[in-house]
Amino acid sequence: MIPADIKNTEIRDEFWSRKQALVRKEVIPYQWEILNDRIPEAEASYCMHNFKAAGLLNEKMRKKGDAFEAPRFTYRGFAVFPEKREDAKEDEFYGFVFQDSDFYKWIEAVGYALMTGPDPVLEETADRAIDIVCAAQLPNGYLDTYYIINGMDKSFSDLRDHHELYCLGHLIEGAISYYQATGKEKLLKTAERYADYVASLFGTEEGKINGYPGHEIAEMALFALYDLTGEERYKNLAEYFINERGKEPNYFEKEHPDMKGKPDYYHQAHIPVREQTEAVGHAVRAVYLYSGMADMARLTGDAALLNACEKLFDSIVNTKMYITGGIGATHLGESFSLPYDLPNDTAYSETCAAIGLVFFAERMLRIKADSKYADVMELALFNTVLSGMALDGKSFFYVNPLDVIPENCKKDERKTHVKPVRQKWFGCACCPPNIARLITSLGRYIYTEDENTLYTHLYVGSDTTKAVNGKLVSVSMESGFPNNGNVKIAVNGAKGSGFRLALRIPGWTNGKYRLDVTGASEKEEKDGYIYLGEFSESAAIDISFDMIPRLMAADSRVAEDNLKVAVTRGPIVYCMEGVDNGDKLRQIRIDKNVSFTEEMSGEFGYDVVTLKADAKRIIPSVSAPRPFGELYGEFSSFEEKEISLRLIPYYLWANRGENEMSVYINI
Ligand code: FUB
Ligand code: ZN
Repeated sequence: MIPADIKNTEIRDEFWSRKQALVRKEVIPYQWEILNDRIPEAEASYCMHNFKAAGLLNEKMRKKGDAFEAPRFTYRGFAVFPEKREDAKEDEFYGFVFQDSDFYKWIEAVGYALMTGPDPVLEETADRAIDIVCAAQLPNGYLDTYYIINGMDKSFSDLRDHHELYCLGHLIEGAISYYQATGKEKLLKTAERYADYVASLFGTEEGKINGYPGHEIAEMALFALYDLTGEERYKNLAEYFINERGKEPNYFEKEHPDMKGKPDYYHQAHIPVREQTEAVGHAVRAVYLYSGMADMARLTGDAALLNACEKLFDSIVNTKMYITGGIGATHLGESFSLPYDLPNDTAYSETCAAIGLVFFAERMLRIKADSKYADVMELALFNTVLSGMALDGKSFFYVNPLDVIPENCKKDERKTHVKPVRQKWFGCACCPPNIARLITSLGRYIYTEDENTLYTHLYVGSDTTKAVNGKLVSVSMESGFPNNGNVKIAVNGAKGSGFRLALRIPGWTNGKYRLDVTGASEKEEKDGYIYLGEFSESAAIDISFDMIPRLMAADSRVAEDNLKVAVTRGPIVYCMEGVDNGDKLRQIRIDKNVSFTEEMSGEFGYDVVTLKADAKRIIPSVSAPRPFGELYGEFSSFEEKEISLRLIPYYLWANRGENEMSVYINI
């Protein structure tokens, strides 16, 4: 199965078109300013600075030829920033070692944005930026500004930490997007040259580097490059990386002897990938790896690999995922924690990790249309991914907690990773450009297709076409998501073609939906999809999914959520905020038979369904004796206050200033 061609899917959706336009009009231009360090109040990036510095060096090298003395490697740390922006030297590297990837993600988003409509000014800016980036590439194809500037003699000597292969992965993905959007090959050729250079160095043969990426992504990127070019060598390199990971002796031990004897969970290199069943280690790395594994399983039919992917997916969603679709519960190593350990106030739940989960789920859908993958994809997208970006597209969350008391996260060192308001930018700015590339590429996640069937995974207003047995079938969808569950689909031109349409029945609808079909017949229901066939020349499908607010409880093994519920409605998770309900949200309790009133609110700039319910604020009254001072006293009773509780979608929290927030409510 393949994703429907993004260029062939036009989104015109009340909800998502707005988000796409925001990324196009605000986020992409803003990020360009950031990449060039032109926003004084945001953390400097040095991304374009580094490409320029590497380009300068390259030019000197070319001019002086043999007489040029290349810099010898000086370790300048994993992240280097000058004291003040004006102190930055034009020939030095600054930022995190993977700073190049910020441009690659940006150009990827630019490519997708250009696919949705022309923008000559943006394209011109991108072309000039590509000139700068390509000028940094060494004649042999190598392209990573950290080593070009700091000394090539140590390149590929620290695969575990130094991200050269991670940058390669992002370069490939950015280059593919820009090429597909514009037909311009410059960046793509640069990416291919870097990939070719890496392919010439890495492998199991004598004299080659027998390693693999410390931070995965190159795997899935190389499969995408193979999909585009048909060049087997890219597939072979991706397969090599996946097959080597976790073999004994662990490659990273060669670089870092202190790792000896310690299982390398962090990099998912503790055991060979086909034996992995539990999602572990750094969450973004993990889901990027699993996405690459799923690509490989699809392309090769490797049953053991597919089995591992299925187990890993289940491990995440059954034991390690927040109700918001966030993953990676602990800031220690930005990692997955133990099964069922899902703390709400110290949650890490990195935006990039939720994005990676979307990648993984979508790749599983390409293997098998099973609604459990689409459900998770939709959950992560509507909740944690969107939470990562402010309504104005100008500030971002890296960490997405489910319970926030602002004062605590500012003063408590265990929570300093949790920010009560979105930040303008980050020194380590992996998340904002990742959001931009995902939202602009949404057209890729709505459908997948095989020979005869178009599978509808996300209900997003859109137009697409599918060629089936010599006929071009057009499919046009209108969707009320996420405000309501009403979907209308028109199918034209399918008569006699054998065309089938598979409609996902979201898990959250709990079997409650109404489906009216004219001009086609229902064939079967399988794995959460209804299959329609025998289409007339024009058919109309009318679906109404029940979006009633539901109280959701976590499995009792999630100790943190015992005696608490979260409220969901359709794909949206709700939360309470101090600005609506007063602070001390942890005192609030709702009844299990609570009934919610839906209110359409315009205060967020567009129509948003908010929820109201009667609830209680419970304040324990502590009376004498207070044997140890003021803090503790004998419990006497609860003071109960009737309140009207207001809930808003979780992804909208912290858009009205700093205040308390909680997803879970006492019951
Ligand atoms: O290491 C590159 C990126 O920075 C990771 O994906 C994020 O988790 C952050 O650590
Ligand atoms: Zn991130």
